[in-house]
Amino acid sequence: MKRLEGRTVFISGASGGIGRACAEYFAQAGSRVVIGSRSLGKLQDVAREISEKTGSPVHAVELDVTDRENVKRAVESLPAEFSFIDILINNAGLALGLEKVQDGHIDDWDTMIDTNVKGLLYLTRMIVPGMIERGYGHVINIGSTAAIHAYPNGAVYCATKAAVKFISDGLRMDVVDKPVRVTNIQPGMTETNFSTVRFKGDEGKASKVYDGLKPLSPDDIADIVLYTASVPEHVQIHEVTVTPTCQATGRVIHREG
Ligand code: 8X3
Repeated sequence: MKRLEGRTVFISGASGGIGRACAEYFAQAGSRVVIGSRSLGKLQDVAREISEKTGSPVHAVELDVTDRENVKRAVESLPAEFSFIDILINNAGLALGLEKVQDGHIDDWDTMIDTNVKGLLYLTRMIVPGMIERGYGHVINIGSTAAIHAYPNGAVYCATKAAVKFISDGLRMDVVDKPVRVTNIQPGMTETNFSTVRFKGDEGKASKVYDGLKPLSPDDIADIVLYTASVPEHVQIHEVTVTPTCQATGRVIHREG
């Protein structure tokens, strides 16, 4: 029997990067997977590819976590086969810009707070009651090492990830008498389109972020996420902080050359 045979997993922000890798790892482990992201076109291709590769059912749903009504619709209109969600992976999130607070773009702050904090809360609020009712659940939040030490020019992003840590800790307390687990995964430098998004498409700037070092890959994170979901049901992994070997904190990094 595969590790998570028959479980249903809902993953936000799953058209690429860590979200997509998680979808593949959970599908490989025998789960039914719902992948959500804002544009359905690419997502449906991703769903098809993963389903063909793993043999598990994968369903794509249009999901804008910043839009409360859309979140409700997306969860409530799932096909019956996918509607009982056992594991929620709150992965949708982003960084926008690297500026001092005094120079910051307020629209960027709103987008980060709306996505990383409020979006995570909307999905969690929609899905956790069903987990409690059915007597099984696991919320896995993708936080960041940015939650542990703030870094210059990153105050708002770091604050949103600190919020993810405290929402995880608070939720764990709120469901302590229920069979629902809460895990916060805090990755450091991971090579996805994270930096391209942060620098608003400036590939030159984005590629420099990983100069002279070997970052984590989305697969590295998905492997850990899957592990935290695979341990026996009485075992709850609160938090995993993971960085490349050459990174000690958000800004203590060793580069070759
Ligand atoms: C991503 C980690 O250090 O690039 O959340 O902000 S960092």
